[in-house]
Amino acid sequence: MTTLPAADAPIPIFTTLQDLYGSVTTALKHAERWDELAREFEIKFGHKPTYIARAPGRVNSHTTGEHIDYAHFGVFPAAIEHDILIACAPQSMSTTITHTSTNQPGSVVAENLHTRYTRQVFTPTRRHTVGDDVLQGAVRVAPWHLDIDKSELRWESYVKAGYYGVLNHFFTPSSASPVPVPVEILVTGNVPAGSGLSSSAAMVVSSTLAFLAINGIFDGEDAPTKGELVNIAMENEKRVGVNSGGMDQSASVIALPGSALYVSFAPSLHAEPIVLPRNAVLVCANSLVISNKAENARHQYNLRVVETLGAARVLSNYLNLEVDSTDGKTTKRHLVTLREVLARKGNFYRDEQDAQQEDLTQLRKGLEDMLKGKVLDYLLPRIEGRTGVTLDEMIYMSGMDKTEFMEVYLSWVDVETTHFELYLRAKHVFEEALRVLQFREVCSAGGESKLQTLGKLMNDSHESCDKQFDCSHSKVNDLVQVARSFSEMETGRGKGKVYGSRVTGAGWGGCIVCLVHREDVDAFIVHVKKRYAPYEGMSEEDLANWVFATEPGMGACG
Ligand code: NG1
Repeated sequence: MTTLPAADAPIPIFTTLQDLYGSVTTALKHAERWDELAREFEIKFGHKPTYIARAPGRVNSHTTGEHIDYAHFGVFPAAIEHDILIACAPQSMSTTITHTSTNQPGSVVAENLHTRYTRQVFTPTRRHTVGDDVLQGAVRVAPWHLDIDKSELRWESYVKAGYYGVLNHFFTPSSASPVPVPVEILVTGNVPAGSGLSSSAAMVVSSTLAFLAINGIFDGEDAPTKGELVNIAMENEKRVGVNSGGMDQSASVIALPGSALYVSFAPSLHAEPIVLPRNAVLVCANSLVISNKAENARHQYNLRVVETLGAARVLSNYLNLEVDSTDGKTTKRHLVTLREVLARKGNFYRDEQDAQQEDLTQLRKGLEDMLKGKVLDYLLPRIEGRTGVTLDEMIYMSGMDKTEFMEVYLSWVDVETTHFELYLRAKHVFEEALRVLQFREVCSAGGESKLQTLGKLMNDSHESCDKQFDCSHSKVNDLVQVARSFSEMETGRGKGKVYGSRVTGAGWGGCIVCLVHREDVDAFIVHVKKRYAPYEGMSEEDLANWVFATEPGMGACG
């Protein structure tokens, strides 16, 4: 993937926390965590860490952009203050003495400050896998391999996923240093897991950064730009079993303080900071329903990826679009996305090589036309009372034969369902993509007086996630209602100013994000803490972790 300017910047390296967090107050708030990490590292490994890599979680700053990144539509996230920190250093003699399997090239001793997560020791090996070998001159080289257990959620899997990309991108036989150094790492983090704030991307990005830093790749000519790091981190995340889009990695890497990012993926990765209205504050509240994205991927996240890809294939067949390539004899089928279908239908498709930024006016018109017309109806089954289609019906509608369809669409992913909801999923994606553009336009025009409009877009997004994309949860919906009920409360300055609330991230549990007027933030937080039933009886200290206001923060750094 080629990248355009905002993503072309180098990954920043800071030597003071004030530079990183942008203010002394925020720096002081986080200083104890950094100190504790460095202290504990020294206790565990007998020497100081060389680097600390940091990657933040993400909230979808508005409204929307939920479940459309993997359909290649632009999204609008921001980084949050909560982050993952990884302290690292080359392995010392003391580690070698206590762990016989260490000090081999690239071996890792990984510890976590959280006592629930135990010490892990692992070493990458080169292993031949069919179709995965890399051609180095005339020689086929086996790629680096690390065992990642996808059947259960293990903390070190995210560390390994980050390491994978570093190994396979930077340690080829022709690199200046063909073997990685043995490393010790200590991980800590305060991004709540399984809550739609992207703890997994923050883990994978910070792990990628830590291994780059410790191997000196940051300082060399090979140092990746922010955009390249996003691409590596996206590849890495798939190693854990989730076929995610690039929203979280982009936010975690490229975000800048004070702004949300408009990130688009077509024709190539592009990120543009957009300032949110000054009085618009985002408040996150956690439903306390943990959504285990990796373990449930086959009937939730990955199934949605397949449904949106299936819908795109069926539409491209119906519209007779040229989405595949042919050499005259054989046709190579591509995984066409809904964005590509829209652009080809509207005649504004550009491929990556054009490296042109997307034309938002064309895109908006394309989306409006698609939603006005009858094209989407083609995704419905011909059977009254059903909205989803069976696998055989989907294959028939795709115009492909069964073997080919199974190979292209289902050989790389495990999904479980009786019906594929092509119509509902595609409708959500197109509507949500349009909402992102509308949200962006209001913010770009200095949307101070338009907080109601922004809030409405957020509420509509939630309804669509719940009803059409089926990625909310009854408890999340309860929490959304509690948040919205603040607008009926008297605050002394009139009715409570909450403009919109919706699920954020993948959903099926996790957090909601609410748009609140700056002057009502404290009262709003008290309101939610008091009224969401599962918070009953909790200490103020715990509640502070579950309901908090967040200002857009800095992306990943060392
Ligand atoms: P969360 O739930 O924050 O991990 C996931 C995906 C995103 C995006 C959102 C839904 C990962 C790492 N991230 O976010 O790419 O698709 O769901 O909008 O899987």
